[in-house]
Amino acid sequence: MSEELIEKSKKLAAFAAVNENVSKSDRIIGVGSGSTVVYVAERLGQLENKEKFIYVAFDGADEIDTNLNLIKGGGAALYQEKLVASLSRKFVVVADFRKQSPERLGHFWRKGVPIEVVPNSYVKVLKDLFKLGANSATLRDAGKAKAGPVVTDNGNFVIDADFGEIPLNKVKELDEKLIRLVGVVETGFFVDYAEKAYIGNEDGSITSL
Ligand code: ABF
Repeated sequence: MSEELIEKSKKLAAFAAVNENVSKSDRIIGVGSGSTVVYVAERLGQLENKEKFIYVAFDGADEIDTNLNLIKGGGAALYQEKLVASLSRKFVVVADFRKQSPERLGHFWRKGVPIEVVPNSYVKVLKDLFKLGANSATLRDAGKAKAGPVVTDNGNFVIDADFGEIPLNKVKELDEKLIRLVGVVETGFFVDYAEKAYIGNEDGSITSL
């Protein structure tokens, strides 16, 4: 799979999402993080909107199921991204073809769902996650250069918990169980947030959900 093709499909999705969801009278636009929304910013820069208020937010995703449930947080910014999503009147997802799950979440994003936790609770939360049926749950490591766990913008840790493939109608239920665990700040499941998703395909077409 060539990098060029992946970049092309990201740009395709991002430009289509902006073209179809931002009008000249729309004002502030929320933007999440990741490499795909870079193209959203590029397209927005070409528009001439002057006054600003939050109307529509654009963000990438790690996996999208056919019900528009998302897994996000690969970059550990899940809390901020959910905040932006919850503040916007319309939340639009842009992604390349690798992110679309044929049906269920967990189909290919094998790292599991990212969960932001208060640092002193992580051992407890890890145990809780196994009790809830996780196949694996690991504290995200910052890598060799930084030594130690990833620390979010809020000073918290991130656990990646794999629950295998999750049926469409079970994502919300699982998310509600996770968010109730003491120590959990936010989860990377985005349920009932995305209004639309634009996925750039390998053949140059766009799938919109
Ligand atoms: C953010 O960036 C994250 O929620 C998600 O993990 C990632 C997607 O990045 P990309 O667009 O680079 O694939 O949206």
